[in-house]
Amino acid sequence: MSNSFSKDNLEKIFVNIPTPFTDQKPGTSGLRKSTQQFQTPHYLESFIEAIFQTLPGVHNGTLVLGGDGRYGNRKAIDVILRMAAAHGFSKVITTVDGILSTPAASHLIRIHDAVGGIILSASHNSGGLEGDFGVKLNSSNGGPAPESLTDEIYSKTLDLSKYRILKAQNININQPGSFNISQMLVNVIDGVEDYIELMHDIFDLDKISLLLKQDFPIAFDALNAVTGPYAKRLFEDLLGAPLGTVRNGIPLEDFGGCHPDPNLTYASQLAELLLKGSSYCFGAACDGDGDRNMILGKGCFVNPSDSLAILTANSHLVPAYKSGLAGVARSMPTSSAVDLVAKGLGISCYETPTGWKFFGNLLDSSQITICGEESFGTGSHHVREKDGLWAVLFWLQILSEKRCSVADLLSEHWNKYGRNYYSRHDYESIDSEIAHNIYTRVESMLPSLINKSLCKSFITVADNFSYTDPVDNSVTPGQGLRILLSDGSRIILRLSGTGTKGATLRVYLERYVSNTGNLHQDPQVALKDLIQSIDSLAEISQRTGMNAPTVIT
Ligand code: VG1
Ligand code: CO
Repeated sequence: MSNSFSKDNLEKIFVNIPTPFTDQKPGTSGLRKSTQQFQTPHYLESFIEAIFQTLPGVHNGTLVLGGDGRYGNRKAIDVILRMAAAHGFSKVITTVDGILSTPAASHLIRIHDAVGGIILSASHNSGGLEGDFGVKLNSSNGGPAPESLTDEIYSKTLDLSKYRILKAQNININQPGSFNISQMLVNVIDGVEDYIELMHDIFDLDKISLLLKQDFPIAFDALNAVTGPYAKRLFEDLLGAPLGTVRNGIPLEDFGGCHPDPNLTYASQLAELLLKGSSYCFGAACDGDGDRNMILGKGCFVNPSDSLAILTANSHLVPAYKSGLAGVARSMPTSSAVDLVAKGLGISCYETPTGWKFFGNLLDSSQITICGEESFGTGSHHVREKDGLWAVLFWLQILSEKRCSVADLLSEHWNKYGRNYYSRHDYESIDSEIAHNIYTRVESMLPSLINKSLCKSFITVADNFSYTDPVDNSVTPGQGLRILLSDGSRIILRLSGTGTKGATLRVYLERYVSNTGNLHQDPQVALKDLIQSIDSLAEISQRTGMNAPTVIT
């Protein structure tokens, strides 16, 4: 690898930051801002300096570094390598061209005993010059940094006056190999291999391969983002699916202008393919950084909350989970479908706030094996992140054992457990003040709602969700407004912590119908009364001027 650094450009320098940045507060999943904001002089450097001054074990430690390939990825890797060398890391593990999915990064942190990892991604947000960029920090367990650490990093950003960096430029990472920058070793690895090996350890890939070779055509959409190389290696090279199974499989800096968010709105090409009668039996897509998944069958869409419940109910069909699950967890807004399965299996089910970081302690202390969120995120104890391709393989493993259609599997599940009709309505990019007013107005109404009737039922709980971590007893208040009804229905209101334009209001709706009821309604119809009630209670359309949500899941 042709990297030669002269003594001159290896000099460690201190760069002054004229005034500290005050807008570097990490949200639900790292620091996420517009690409242009990240290009402001010293902006990225300042946040990385705060991380390196706060993360335990930096001196002589190992760091994992990569990203989803969006615009700014390569330049950020160059800056972070020079800053890592200036801060005394002994080793950085990065990947060819810096392409690294979030779950693969989590795995690398764990197998290399790294002190942490930096993933350059704004996940499902669009990329390119007009899009977003982001920095996610993961801790030594491989999971998103806990709030205590990100709070400390944020305070540090407020009084930074300089950062430490080496002058060396143009570091070449376009092939595997090793080189030194000053005293620090840089290992450039393939990035995909270790992840594929991990999947080998979890699944019976031969059985999935057999399914794919026997008249079971699948389509996978990488949305021009990070999972392309992983999916091609996995589905086409290893499992023998035909070439072309992986669509949009080359990571592009602007994701080809699309929004790398695997839902019915932003992955509409794939959705149409499956829902409008093509020959495909199964379809899936992942987001920008590869931690989310969307599952489709011929003519049907699997709601992520149902997906979590179905994976849990069928986990014995996967070699790695054959001997049973320690427990399961879901984020608070996720539907209670998985709770019913956990009850049936006699295992614990935990309810955490939104964001993967809250599953970390439960996974580390072996209280849960599988966990998930309504936002297309599912994962297990194999890493400390949600894992898109793992979820796709999990589905294919179940189908390879049961030899039925996705629609049949869904019906079978509802016939056993009943159906938790569920939908999330997102009102994106609304004026921040309007969004906050809607939220605080409903919050102030909550105490007066208890015992009031709503949708032929009455309100039993109306509060702002507060979470006490069962492992370290830390308390995280203010995690979303809950209105719970006596018939098990739920309405949740949250403000997004990942958007970058204005504010995004999320409304989550759930209604349970037992297995003797009507199990095959359109969710929007089944939830109609709840949808209308919350709109009139929260005055959403009236205050936003929007007559429909931007995205309905
Ligand atoms: C959203 C989802 C949340 C998820 C987070 C990060 O957060 O709702 O469930 O954990 O994105 O996902 P919010 O605050 O916008 O609702 V990802 O794929 O960015 O790592
Ligand atoms: Co993501």
